[in-house]
Amino acid sequence: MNDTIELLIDTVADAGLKLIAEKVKNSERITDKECLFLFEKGSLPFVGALANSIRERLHGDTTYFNRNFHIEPTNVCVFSCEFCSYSRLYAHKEDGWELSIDQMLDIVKTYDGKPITEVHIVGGVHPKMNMAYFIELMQKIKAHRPGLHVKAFTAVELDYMFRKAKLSVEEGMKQLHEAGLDSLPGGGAEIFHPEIREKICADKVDADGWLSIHEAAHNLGMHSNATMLYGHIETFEHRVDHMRRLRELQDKTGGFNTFIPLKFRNQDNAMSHVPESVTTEDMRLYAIARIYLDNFPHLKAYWPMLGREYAQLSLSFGVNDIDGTIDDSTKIYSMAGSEEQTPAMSTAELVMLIKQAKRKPVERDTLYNVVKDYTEVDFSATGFDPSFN
Ligand code: V47
Ligand code: SF4
Repeated sequence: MNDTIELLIDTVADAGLKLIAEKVKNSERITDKECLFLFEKGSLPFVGALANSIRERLHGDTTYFNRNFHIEPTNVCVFSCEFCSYSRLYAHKEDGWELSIDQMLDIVKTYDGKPITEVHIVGGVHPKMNMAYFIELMQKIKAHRPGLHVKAFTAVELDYMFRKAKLSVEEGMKQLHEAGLDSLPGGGAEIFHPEIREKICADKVDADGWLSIHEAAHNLGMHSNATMLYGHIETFEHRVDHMRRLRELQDKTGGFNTFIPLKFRNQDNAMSHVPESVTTEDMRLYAIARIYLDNFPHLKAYWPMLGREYAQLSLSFGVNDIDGTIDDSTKIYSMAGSEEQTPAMSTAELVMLIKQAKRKPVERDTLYNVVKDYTEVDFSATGFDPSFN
């Protein structure tokens, strides 16, 4: 691994890039200015080689996935994010939905006997789905299947819930945690910088609010993820600012597991005129995030958004996790025009996808405990057809 970096150090002409490569070789942190410099001047092969060496140092050839399913309680939302293709103001509009607690529990029950480890629950911010509603949901899920890890609610949903219930962030988080909430997903972060946030999602929780909710969760011993919605109207400076705030909180709490860049998709939303980023830029972002976020253990490519082939490609640019089996109930991406209209992959498909990229497929739980190493499992012997596309 260090041979590759030595070669880079020897061959790169620019003194600034040489210094960054030296820092990566010595496992030193790069500065915000250096991160910006990478966005401006770092070629894809250069940042890719550095990120790949970091990924290798942290995780060897292991690529993680998990077996999960998603529930989206509603797409009714009081907010009006410009990039959102999914929310509806009222449920009675033809494509609006709202699920009752029993309907959500019925979804959980369809997985009885199946070896999934996580349920991911995220949706719109419905004015009537309040703290009491979600506490009851958590309690009922846990009563039915105590071992199922519940990863639920973006900081946007939580901020609204807590404010409506007139609870402090700390008290609200404690009540949900006691009811069965295990960890938080990373959504709602978008771009923290107010210059952009005011243009794309002015009315929902701001950066400080998002960060304080994750900090409160970390202080209770819960873990969480962090996302960044990129590739729209933000500049490189805004990306660096976003990642800096995350790196600072992670220095303080250590509670983040995974950073998940989310590529902006432009179908059927108020930002449809904004072109989507190109794949080389997507890969450069993954790589630069891997280099800059030295205190984040994991970097995830969310395959339903990126598509299977680009998710495979991202494994060469610092990514060590490709999320999970997911199942086809998630609509937030398909409605925005993502590659996968009904995202679901079987374990065999995920394993094959990772093996094709010459990595070791390891099933993890939400907290990255190893559930099963699939390196030696040969699905082709059981009749699995690898031409799953
Ligand atoms: O915050 C909405 C994004 C997020 C669009 O923690 C869009 O494991 C692209 O929280 N183009 C919610 N993205 C999703 C989320 C998530 C997803 C995967 C894994 C995890 C995790 C969390 O979806 C929103 C927003 O950033 N989003 N619209 C769009 N047009
Ligand atoms: Fe509502 Fe989330 Fe869509 Fe924003 S991104 S409008 S908060 S569902």
